[in-house]
Amino acid sequence: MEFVLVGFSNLPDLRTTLFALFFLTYLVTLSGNVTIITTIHVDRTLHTPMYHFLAVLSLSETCYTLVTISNMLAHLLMESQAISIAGCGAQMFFFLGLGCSHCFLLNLMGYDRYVAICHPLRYSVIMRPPSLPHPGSPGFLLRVLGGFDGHQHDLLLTLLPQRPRGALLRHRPVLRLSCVGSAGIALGVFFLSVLVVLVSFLVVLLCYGFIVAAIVRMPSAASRHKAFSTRAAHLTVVIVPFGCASIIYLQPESRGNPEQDRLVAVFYTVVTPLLNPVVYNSAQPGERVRDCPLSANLKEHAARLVWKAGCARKAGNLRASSVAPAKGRGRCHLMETAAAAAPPGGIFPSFLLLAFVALAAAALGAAHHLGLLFQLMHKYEIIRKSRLPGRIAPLPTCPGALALVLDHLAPPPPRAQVDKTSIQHGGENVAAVLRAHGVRFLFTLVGGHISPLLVACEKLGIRVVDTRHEVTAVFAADAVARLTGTVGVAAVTAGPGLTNTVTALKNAQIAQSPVLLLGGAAGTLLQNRGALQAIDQMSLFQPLCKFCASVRRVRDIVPTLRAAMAAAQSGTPGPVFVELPVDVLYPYFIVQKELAPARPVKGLMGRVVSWYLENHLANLFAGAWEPQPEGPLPVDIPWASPQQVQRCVEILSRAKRPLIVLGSQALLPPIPADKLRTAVETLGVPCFLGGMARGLLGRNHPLHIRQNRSAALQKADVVLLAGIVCDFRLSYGRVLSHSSKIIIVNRNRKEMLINSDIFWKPQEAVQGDVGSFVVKLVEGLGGQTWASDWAEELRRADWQKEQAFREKASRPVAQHLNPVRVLQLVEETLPDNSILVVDGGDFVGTAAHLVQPRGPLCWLDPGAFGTLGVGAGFALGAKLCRPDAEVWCLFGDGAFGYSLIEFDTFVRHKIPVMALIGNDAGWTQISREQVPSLGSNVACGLAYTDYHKAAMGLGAQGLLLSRENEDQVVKVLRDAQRQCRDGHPVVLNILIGRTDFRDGSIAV
Ligand SMILES: Cc1ncc(C[n+]2csc(CCOP(=O)(O)OP(=O)(O)O)c2C)c(N)n1
Ligand SMILES: [Mg+2]
Repeated sequence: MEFVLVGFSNLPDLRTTLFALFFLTYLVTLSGNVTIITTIHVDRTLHTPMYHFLAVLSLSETCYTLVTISNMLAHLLMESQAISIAGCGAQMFFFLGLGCSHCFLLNLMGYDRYVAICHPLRYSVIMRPPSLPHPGSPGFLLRVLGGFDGHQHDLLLTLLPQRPRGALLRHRPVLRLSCVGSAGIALGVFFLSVLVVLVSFLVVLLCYGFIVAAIVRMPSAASRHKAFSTRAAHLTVVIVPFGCASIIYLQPESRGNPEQDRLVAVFYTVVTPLLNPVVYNSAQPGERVRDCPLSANLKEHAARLVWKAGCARKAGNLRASSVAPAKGRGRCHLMETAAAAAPPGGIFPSFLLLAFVALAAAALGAAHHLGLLFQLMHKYEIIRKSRLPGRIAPLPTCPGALALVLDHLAPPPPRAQVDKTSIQHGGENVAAVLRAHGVRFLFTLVGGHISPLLVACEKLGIRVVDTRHEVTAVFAADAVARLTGTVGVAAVTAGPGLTNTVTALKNAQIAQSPVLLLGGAAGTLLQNRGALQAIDQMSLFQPLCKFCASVRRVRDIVPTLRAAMAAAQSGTPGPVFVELPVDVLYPYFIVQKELAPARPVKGLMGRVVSWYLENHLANLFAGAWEPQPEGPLPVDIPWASPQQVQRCVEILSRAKRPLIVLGSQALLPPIPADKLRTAVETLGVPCFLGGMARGLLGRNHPLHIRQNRSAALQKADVVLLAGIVCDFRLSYGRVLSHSSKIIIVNRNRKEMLINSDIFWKPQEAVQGDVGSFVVKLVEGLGGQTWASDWAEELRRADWQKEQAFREKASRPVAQHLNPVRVLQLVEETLPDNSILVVDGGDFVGTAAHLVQPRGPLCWLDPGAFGTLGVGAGFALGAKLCRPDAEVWCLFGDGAFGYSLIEFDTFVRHKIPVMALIGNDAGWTQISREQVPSLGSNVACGLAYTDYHKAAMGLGAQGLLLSRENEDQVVKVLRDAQRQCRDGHPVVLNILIGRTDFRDGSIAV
């Protein structure tokens, strides 16, 4: 599994500029910090506590920037924004695990300055110079990264971390993505952040408050001015990182503005590390040292180092590192190394410290898991809300701060508490989000785990349609997503309900269809304890979905669903999964009854367990019914850059025989199908249409070329592959000519370049939304037209192929009806207001050549996954979205087996759709190749089953077409249509014979 850093992926044009900018900043930061460390290392006069802290800070910055900025720079350069779990874990370690120690270090520096200014005479006693190794020496580095020798300063210094900043990998998204149990950790992190960031900041401010007071009391104006300017520089170094950290770690997630967050994260990651070097290299850093800035010291020491090397050579057996400049400038004397001078350090205290930190973290985590922190969280929310615009927002003065503390202690307003009397349930929260996102249908197969959300959806007017198999529910949601351009939603029960959806979900993933799957789950406390239908569902769905989350508290339902909805539609659309454990969906009193001990508790252990359960319950329902924003979050769509569009305009404008192949992605929102159609017509370039783009130009459009695609692609000099990729459908790219210029546009970069440089090479590869790219391309070409002979040549080839079809249609077959003839009559009868659904092998493969969808978004096929069994679900979704359209579903007899039982669903829900079964008593597409190549028809045979009668048994209408009524095909089709218009689902069982129409087509 990998995580994907959102980072700057939606600003492709700015990447190079940002890279240059950040790289330069990084170089300045690095050299600045190295300057500081080196200067402090070589200059003994700087071996004071303050400079030790500063050196440690610089080293920490160096390590931090090495980890974060280098990662960010690499991701700016790379196409893939993926980061491995290990990489992610390492990053998060730097951000969170050691964050607090940086705050402690800034506290120490503040305290050091406070002692130096306010108690100068006692400075040397209070701030006893630490016996640390020289900054920059290996011993120093070791100290910094973990060891200490027991002295107070050293101990605090060893807390030094790589400073944890947001970079572009933030802890919240990672926690969200980690799915399991993230809520507990998240609150733990939040609480820790309050403790560390806020408390440390207050301590620093307090120190500087005293310093300012002391400076004001200074008698000389010149020294006041000097002291003020120095402190102001120090304060900047402190305030800026703390300010950013507060925004990043303390801001509640629901309020987060992604753009603003990114800005803060970038500032925190790139700019704040620059502060130390800039401020300390340019300003006078302290009272106890000379007046020149560190950079001047460095120049001087560089000269001395050269000279020292000479000394060392002369010293012979003495190491160069044992030579250090003496206090008196221009002189050099020998001294013992700092490492040798340092008192021996012990490893035991390190373990103690580690154990203490681990214990504290465990205690915090447990406290949160038990719900002990939720009240604090609510109180913080209340205080934060009271500071929103419109209410008084004074900076906490001393009485103000006191009031704030008192407010903490006062009982919170009723809404923030767990409302034990409420009969509301989490299912209502689910329904509210779905309604706010315009969801009109929810497909399901019921189960106790998900009942509350179904009932709540029904109450809010969302039509709940229950199918006979979970896979149908997800196929139906997929069809809704494709036809409406929104998210299709299905909800199924825990365990087997979910496993039954896997095929449909994978199909949606491969077809890039935004589907939201809601799944029940065992109660949060019963997972991994052998509960009914309980399995590890998250592991099952993570490879299938763009976004997977397990909701652990009622109040998390709304934000999780909003994030899931946005993720489904962003970038390359696809399915998302949200797991809703049973106890986040049912009302408090029911969950409480389940959790409450059956008998009164006795003994210590009983009481502990009961206390644990009470707290768990409280945490589950805390803030459950507080109002939250429910509407859609912004969707992130990649756009082609104007420069890329311009380059493509130029390529196309020089073309003599241009050709377009439009695929499913072209029909994705935001460009409506009609606008795309107008754009393609204006462009006037002949096109092939595939997937969801079928039907874009309507029936018999002069620009729509339907046959001989491979030959046409070979002849074209410029080919625009718009929303279609070089997979098996384009022979992995082999079908493209090496002499053609290929422009490819796709939202998904990896798919766009699939098999490139092996079988084909793009002239322009444009990552972005396809529909809007085509519209911009047309605008750029400004009405350019092409000689009509190229389109005519292609149309002539089309006509010849269709002539061959007509001949095949007229040939008699050994038994039953000729499928080619039947499908030609279907083509003639199909009404304009129709949607075609296809599910099967050879019969529907033949139909794809002969039957034309009547308009855009009037064709549904499974897509590249080639899944049998999509028919009923697709028909269900299609008819619900477009109740006025006639849904004609073309099935192979094998494929129809998956859908038959759903005629019960169509009957119960009064959903009149028409099924036309090409019944050839076999899995013909497979047997067509299996028999000649392997010599057996094993497992490929079926019977001429009376599917129409089976459907009648389910309450649908059934009709039969066979040799008996061969001359009545159109009449029977019209009868079926009429019955459908009367509100009945119809199954038309068409007995067909074999033809050679599909010979040579692929079966595997
Ligand atoms: C779920 C699934 N199972 C198996 C296949 C393999 N497969 C592809 S086409 C086909 C035959 C389809 O038979 P039928 O629906 O009767 O259509 P026909 O080829 O006979 O016209 C099979 C089994 C598949 N694509 N999907
Ligand atoms: Mg068949």
